Order: sequence, then structure tokens, then C-alpha cells
Amino acid sequence: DGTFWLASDIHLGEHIPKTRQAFYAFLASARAHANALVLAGDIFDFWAGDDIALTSSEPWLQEALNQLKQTAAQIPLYLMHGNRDFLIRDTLARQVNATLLADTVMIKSVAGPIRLSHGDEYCTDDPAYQRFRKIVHNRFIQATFLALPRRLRHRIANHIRNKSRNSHQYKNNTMMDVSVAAIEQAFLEDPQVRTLIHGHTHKPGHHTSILNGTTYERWVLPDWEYDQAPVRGGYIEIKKSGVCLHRFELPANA
Ligand code: OKV
Ligand code: MN
Repeated sequence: DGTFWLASDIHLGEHIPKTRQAFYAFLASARAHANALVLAGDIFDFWAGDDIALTSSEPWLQEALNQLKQTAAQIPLYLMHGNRDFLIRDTLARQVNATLLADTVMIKSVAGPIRLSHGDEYCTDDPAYQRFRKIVHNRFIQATFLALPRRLRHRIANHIRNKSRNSHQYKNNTMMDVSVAAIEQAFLEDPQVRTLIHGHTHKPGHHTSILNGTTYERWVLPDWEYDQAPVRGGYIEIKKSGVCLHRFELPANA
């Protein structure tokens, strides 16, 4: 019946076992209730190349890939890049029988046309991030990085992760959200599209705006992050009757 589910920002990694379990339960539920699943970026918290992941002996990572594969065996699975796992390639997608999407896609859904992207490109109030993004999205720089020995890629990634953690304390709430101007520009780019969905900001919600007399809707996907607080997660469901945001909270990661 064209119902499909969307999730993003799961940030899968070694140290969040309860988030992983919650996500696997979600995948099972998607297999049972949805006709397709779209994972709109930052499924993984860290990605330094498909080759590293596919030959990794880390049990949690092998299980994560198996879970995706199991899902794709039952319903079409689509993957989109996030600001962290942007180095995922078709090699990985093929390995789990998923389809890798472009960074922005127009979906002809049963609820009407939807524009979907991870969302980091709309965070234009954070110029330092946009400079970083421009560098690491450069095809030549990516090819150079991917050609480096694995150990060196790990060291560079860890260095960037540490630096990013420190820079976060200088960023305010506005910088960590999308810019209104970037969103309006996205809406006006394609007059067919009145609904925009993205993740990334960890500010799940539903926003309505009126531009030149037309009503536009922006839905923000929940993140699956945790701090000391409960594990949280959620997804967006698209069905004939419209868009629906589902959220949940579970006990914290051990
Ligand atoms: C991804 C982010 C860590 C934000 C580096 C070229 C460079 C790729 C890379 C290294 C980092 C992905 C691949 C990671 C995103 C962070 C911390 C903050 C805000 C290069 C190509 F630098 F050598 F040119 N990277 N990793 N961050 O650890 O997954 O998005 S990552
Ligand atoms: Mn993100």
C-alpha cells in the first residue's frame, strides 16, 4: 500500500549496545509493517571506508551489517549518506542488498512528493562545519583518503573526532540547527514539493511555514543518540493518510 518508514542518526558504534538492540528491534518491526525502509544518514557514527568495515572482525559491526542484510531480504532498503558515514559506497550497499541514494532525493510517495536529505547541508549558520563539509565531500580528497593505509585512516578519523568534540562547546543552539533561509531555498527550488524531511539536527519535530501564500511542512527525524539519559529513537512513517512521527525512549545504555 506504499507505506514506508524513514529513520536516521542511529550513530551505530561499539559502545551503545542498547541503542543497537533498539535499532534491531526497529528493523524487525519495519520488516513486519513497512513496504520499504529508508535510512537517511548517520546509520554509523564512524566510517573510514567500506574495505575497513567489510573486513572488520568487530562482532557488533558484523551483526549490524547482517541485520541490514536481513532487512533488505524482506523489504527494499535504501541508504543515504550522513555527515559521518558519507564514505559509504556501492560496495557496502551491494553487500547488504541495499540501494545507495543520492544526497537529496525527490520521493513520489502515497502522501505526495517529498524532498529528503540528511540535513547537514541546511546547517549554513555553522560556517566552520560547512568548510569541513566542502573539504571532505571533495571527490579527489575522498579518493586520496581512501587510498591511505587503514591505520592512518583510523588515526586521522580519531583526530577529527576529538577536535569536533572540543569545538562543540563553542556552538550555540542556532548553529546546531538548520538555517531558515536554507530551508526556504530548498522549498522554492522545486514547486511540486511541499514536504521536506531531514534528520541530522537531533531536534525531531514538525514545522509548518507559509511562503508566498503556500503552506510547507518540514519534518525532522529523531536521532538515536543517548547521553546518560534514556536511549531514545524513532522514525517517520509515510502512508496514504500522511506523515507520522513516532518517538520512543528506553532505559539507558549500560
Ligand atoms: C565524520 C565527523 C568524524 C562532523 C577525512 C577525507 C581528510 C574523509 C575523512 C575522516 C573522519 C569520516 C571520513 C567523522 C564526520 C567526524 C567528527 C565531526 C561534524 C578526510 C575524507 F580529512 F583526511 F581529508 N573522514 N571520518 N564530524 O570519523 O567518520 O561531521 S569519521
Ligand atoms: Mn548527522
